[in-house]
Amino acid sequence: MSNYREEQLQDISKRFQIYGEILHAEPCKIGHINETYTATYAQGGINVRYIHQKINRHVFKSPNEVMDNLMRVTTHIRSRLEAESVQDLTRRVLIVVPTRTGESYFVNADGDFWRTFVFVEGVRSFESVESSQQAFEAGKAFGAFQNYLSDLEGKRLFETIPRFHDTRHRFDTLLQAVQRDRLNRAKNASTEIEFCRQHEAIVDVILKGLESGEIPERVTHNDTKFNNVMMDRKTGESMCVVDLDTVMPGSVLYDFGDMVRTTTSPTLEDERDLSRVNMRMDIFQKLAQGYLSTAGSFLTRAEKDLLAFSGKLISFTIGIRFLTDYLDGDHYFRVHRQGHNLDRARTQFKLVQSIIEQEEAMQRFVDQL
Ligand code: GN1
Ligand code: MG
Repeated sequence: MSNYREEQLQDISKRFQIYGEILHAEPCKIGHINETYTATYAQGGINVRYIHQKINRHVFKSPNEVMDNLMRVTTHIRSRLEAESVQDLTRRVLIVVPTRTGESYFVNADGDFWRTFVFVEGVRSFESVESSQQAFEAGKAFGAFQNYLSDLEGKRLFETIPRFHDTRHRFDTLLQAVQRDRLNRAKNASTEIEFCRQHEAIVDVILKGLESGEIPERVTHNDTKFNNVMMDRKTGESMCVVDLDTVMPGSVLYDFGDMVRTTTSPTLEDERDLSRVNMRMDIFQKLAQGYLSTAGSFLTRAEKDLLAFSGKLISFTIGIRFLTDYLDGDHYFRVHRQGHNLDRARTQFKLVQSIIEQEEAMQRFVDQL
C-alpha cells in the first residue's frame, strides 16, 4: 500500500469506535465504485478485522443520504432477525461501526466520507457461479433481503442515485454520448450501437408498469451482483448481502434481472470470448427457485410474469451503461485495460441475445413454480 494510503488509514482508524491498534490493511479489489480496505486490529489480545470504505463522491452526490438509508435498512433487518431469534446475527446483516462521536460516517479534511463495518468472517463471494446450488443461494439471499424490507416503516428512502434504473434515461444518455462522440470511439462500437437501437422498445416496459401502478414500488437492493452475496466458507450457505449504497425505492424486477445477468453465464462480466457467454437454463432455474423460496409470498402476478424479461432488460441496460462510459472516456466504471468498458458492453449484449433465444422457456419454468 502506498504511504499516502497508509497514513490516511492510520488516521481513519482512530475515528471509529474500535478499541485496538491497526496492524495492517489491504485494499479490496471487488467492486467498480468505492475504495475498500480490510484492516486488521490487535484488540483485547486477539486480531479482529474491520472494513473501512471511502464512498465515491463522484457517484454518490449525497453520501449522508446513503448513510441515512444504510442505517435504517440495517437496523430494520437486524430487528427482524432478532425477532426470529436467528443465530449468528453479526454475520447475517452488515453492522456499521459508529465514529467516536457516534455518527455513522466520518468526513476527513479532504471532504471524503468514510464508514466502517464489522468484517464478516468465514464467508467469501464469487465472481461467477460455480454450481447451481450457488445460484439458488443467491436468489434466496436477495429474496430474503427484499422480504425483510417489505415492512420498513417511515419516510420513503432517499434515491441515492437519481434515475438509477430509469432505463429510458440510460438509453437516451447513450444516444447523447454517440452524438457527442468526444473521443472518436463510436466507430469502434458501431455493431453494439446498432444492437441498442434495434432493441430500444424493451426499455419502457417496466417503467410503464411502475407508472401505471401495475408493478409496485418496493424497497430493493438495486445492485444484486452475484459477488455481493457472502457465502459461508464451510457450508456454502448464503449468509448476507453487501453493497447497500443503492438500496432505495425500486422494482424487484431490476434486482432479479441483475441476478440473472450475473449468475447464469459461466463467464465474467468482461469475458472477451463471446462464444462462452451464455444463459444457462439449469442455473436460471435454480436461481428462480431460490428467489421464489423467499420472495414468492409477496410478489404479484405482474411481477412474476416479467421475471425472465427482467434478465434481458437489465443485461441490456448495464451493457448500455458500459457502452456509454466507453464512449465518454471511462469516467464511471473503473477500467483495468484499454477498451475494457467496450468488452463489458459486448459481453452484456451477447447475454441479451442468449436470453432472447431462451426467454419463453425461462418464463414457462417460472410460471409453474
Ligand atoms: C457497479 O461497484 P459495483 O461492481 O458493486 C455499479 C452497478 C453495476 C456494476 C456492474 C453504484 O457496481 O450498477 O451493475 O458496477 N454500481 C453503481 O458491474 O453504479
Ligand atoms: Mg455496487
